Amino acid sequence: MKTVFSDTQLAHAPKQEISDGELKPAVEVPSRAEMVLETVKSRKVGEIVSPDDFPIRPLHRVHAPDYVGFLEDFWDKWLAAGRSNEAFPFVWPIRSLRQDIDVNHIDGLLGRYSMDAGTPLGENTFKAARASADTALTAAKFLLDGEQSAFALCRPPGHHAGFDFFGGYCFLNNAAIAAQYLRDYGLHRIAILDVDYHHGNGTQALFYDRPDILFLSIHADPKDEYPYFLGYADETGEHAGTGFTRNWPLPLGTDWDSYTPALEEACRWLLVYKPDAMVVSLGMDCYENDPISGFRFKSEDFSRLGERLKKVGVPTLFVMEGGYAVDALGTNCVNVLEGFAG
Ligand code: Q9C
Ligand code: ZN
Repeated sequence: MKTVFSDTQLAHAPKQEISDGELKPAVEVPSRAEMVLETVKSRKVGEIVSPDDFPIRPLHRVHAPDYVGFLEDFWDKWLAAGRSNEAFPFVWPIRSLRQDIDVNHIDGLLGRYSMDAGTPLGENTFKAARASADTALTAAKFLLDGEQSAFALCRPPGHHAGFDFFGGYCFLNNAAIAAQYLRDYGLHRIAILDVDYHHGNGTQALFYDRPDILFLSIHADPKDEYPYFLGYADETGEHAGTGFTRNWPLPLGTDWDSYTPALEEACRWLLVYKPDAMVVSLGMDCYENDPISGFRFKSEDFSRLGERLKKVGVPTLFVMEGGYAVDALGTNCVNVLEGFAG
């Protein structure tokens, strides 16, 4: 299986994040990608290639152009406002506030285009996020060229980012951009299976009214875990997309044995839907020692996950999402890829 990765993705290097009432060391760090890359090399997963530079258009197929423009121009505006540290939003246009104002102030813009205060924006964030999206697009192209699988070593991750907002360490929704690209270049039905520990709210919302992109997600119950406000079992799609979204919220403490019934159900949906390709939003944060998560996967369970996904029998694009136990991240990720490759 080919892996796509670019060093440019390492340029987004947040120092701190706001969590648990304090500024803590950031967990979505460049060493995550370096660790996975190392393991892809040492375990000989396959060739490692650099992404192509794609035009802006595939990004605009998923995200609002004004949002992409905001990300692109952000750092210059931040500097012009006299700021120099990495940025955090802290005010949002929630219920009772106006949604329709084009504000000037950078703090207003940060709130307008974000969902949380846990996702720092820095000097190189846009550059890295764009390289991450190009990585997903390049891997998607391998599928269009007839490969049975490909691995997009994306970082920063993407599944929390929506049409016009960043959050949850995500800026551009790599999996969604890849799925839309596969649609635009000839495939009719795409399934996205999101196995990151957190619900992929951005991806779900982007395709909620569409039958041509099935969204399936297995994750920690949002009543008890980020992103809290989406990812419940009664969210099943709307309009033409009714029935084409499925969520399996699972309790904290879920291990492989209590996870498999949900995975089997998701695989049954895949069987019925018969996608032309599957995009796996591959988070490794279900791992027992993940520092911010509450599931109990062992490293071997990631091999089982890969083996199970292989049995689905469709061309599969793996797009990396979360996973913060850096020491085990390479092992867990490559376990999935090897389990799949057999
Ligand atoms: N006290 C992904 O896995 N909240 N994003 C963490 C920790 C944000 C995770 C709070 C978690 C976002 C792609
Ligand atoms: Zn996650």
